[in-house]
Amino acid sequence: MNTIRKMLRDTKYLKTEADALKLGESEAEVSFVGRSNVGKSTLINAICQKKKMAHASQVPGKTRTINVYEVTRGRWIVDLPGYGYAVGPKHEKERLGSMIEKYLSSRKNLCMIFIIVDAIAGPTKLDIIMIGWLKYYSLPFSIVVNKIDKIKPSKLNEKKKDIAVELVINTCDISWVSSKKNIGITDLHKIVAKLLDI
Ligand SMILES: Nc1nc2c(ncn2[C@@H]2O[C@H](COP(=O)(O)OP(=O)(O)OP(=O)(O)O)[C@@H](O)[C@H]2O)c(=O)[nH]1
Ligand SMILES: [Mg+2]
Repeated sequence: MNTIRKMLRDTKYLKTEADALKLGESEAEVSFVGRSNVGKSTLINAICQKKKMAHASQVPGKTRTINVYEVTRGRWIVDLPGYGYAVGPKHEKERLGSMIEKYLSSRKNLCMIFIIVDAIAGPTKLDIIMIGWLKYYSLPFSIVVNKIDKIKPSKLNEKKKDIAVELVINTCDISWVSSKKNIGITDLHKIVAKLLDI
C-alpha cells in the first residue's frame, strides 16, 4: 500500500490539449468528469497527494482543457473541464461539451471514467445524462460522491441512501469521499492503482 501511495505521489504534469485527437496514446488512463466546481481537480490532487498540481478554484469553470498527469510512463490520470458551467457565452459551453465528448469517445486505453457527484446537490440532470451516454457507448464508469465533509455525520447514511436510490445502484458501489478532508482517498488509491496496473 505504501508503494502505491508513493507511486501516486510521484505523479507529474505531462501535457495539456484542447483537442483529444492530438493527445497521443497512453498505456492506460483514468479520467474524471462531473459538473463544474464539484471538485475533480481537487480530487486528483488528493489522490496524488499534491497541493497544487491540478488547478482548482472556488470559481466554477477553472479547468478549460484536457490536462494529463503521468503516474509512471504511459499511465495517465486525466483532468477534464466540468459540465453545466452556468456563466459565460453559450459557444464556450458547447466548446467544452464537445471537447469532453470527443475525449471520452476517442480514447483506446481509457480504463475508467470517474463521475464525480456533489454530496449536497446529489446527482444533477447533467450527471444522469452523462451516465446514460456512457452506458449507451458501453464506456466504463464509476460513481464518486465528493464533499461528504459538508454533510452532518448524523445525516450521512440517509444522504447516501437517497443518492444511491436516485442513481439506482447500491451505496456500496459508490465511493464516498472528501477531497478536502482526505476521507475515502485510500480506497481510491487502491482502485486507481489497480486500473492503471501500477
Ligand atoms: N468542502 C469541500 N470542498 C471541496 C471539496 N473538494 C473540492 N472542494 C472545493 O470545491 C471548489 C472547486 O474545486 P475544483 O477542484 O476546482 O472543482 P472542479 O470540478 O475541478 O471544477 P472545474 O474545473 O470548474 O470543472 C474549490 O473551492 C475546492 O476547494 C471537498 O471534498 N469538500
Ligand atoms: Mg477542474
